[in-house]
Amino acid sequence: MRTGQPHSNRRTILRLASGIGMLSVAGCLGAATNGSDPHESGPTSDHEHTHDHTHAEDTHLGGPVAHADVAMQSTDAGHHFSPHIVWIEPAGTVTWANESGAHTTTAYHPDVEKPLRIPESAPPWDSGMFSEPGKTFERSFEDEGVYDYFCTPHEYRAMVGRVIVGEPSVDTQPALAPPQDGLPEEAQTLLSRLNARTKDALKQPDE
Ligand SMILES: [Cu+2]
Repeated sequence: MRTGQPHSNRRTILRLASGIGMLSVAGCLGAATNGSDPHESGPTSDHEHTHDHTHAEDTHLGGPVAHADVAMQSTDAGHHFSPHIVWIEPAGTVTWANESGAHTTTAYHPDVEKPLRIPESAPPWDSGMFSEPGKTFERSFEDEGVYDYFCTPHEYRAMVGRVIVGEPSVDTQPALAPPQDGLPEEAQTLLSRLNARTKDALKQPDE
């Protein structure tokens, strides 16, 4: 472990933290998006000034994987799907697991009187309420596309999430439309941010 230059490192970290901090707002909008949860380091962590959860917001999305896990959380930082975006291969699966609080995972679809924000031909889903820790819901995604979903009790606090399946064209995805005016304001803000990250991740460098 290097001990020679703690001061310059510290200053760099603080400068990054304050810059990122300006971007974060209340509730889910400033919160964890990364599966490797920095909170696992616990209360003895020396990261109290660095706001790891906002760093995670900007984490580069890896390529598609066969299976992804999403935690449903209620913490001091708000109510979250963590990470907010997962990227899987066609026919891949996502497992949502309740860690704390009471939540649902519910697709944005007219069946639940919401705007369509999943591919037009894809079936929607709704887990029903998970009111105790440890409950899980798994779904496989056959159709390439972008799927937005929300937590029924916490949508208004921006508890929304996204599944990207394969490498769909960004021009044909209902989920990549600007968030509809009828959605809660905090949800709109987060969905706009997810749109920017998704379009960036799906850029085709060869074209
Ligand atoms: Cu919730």
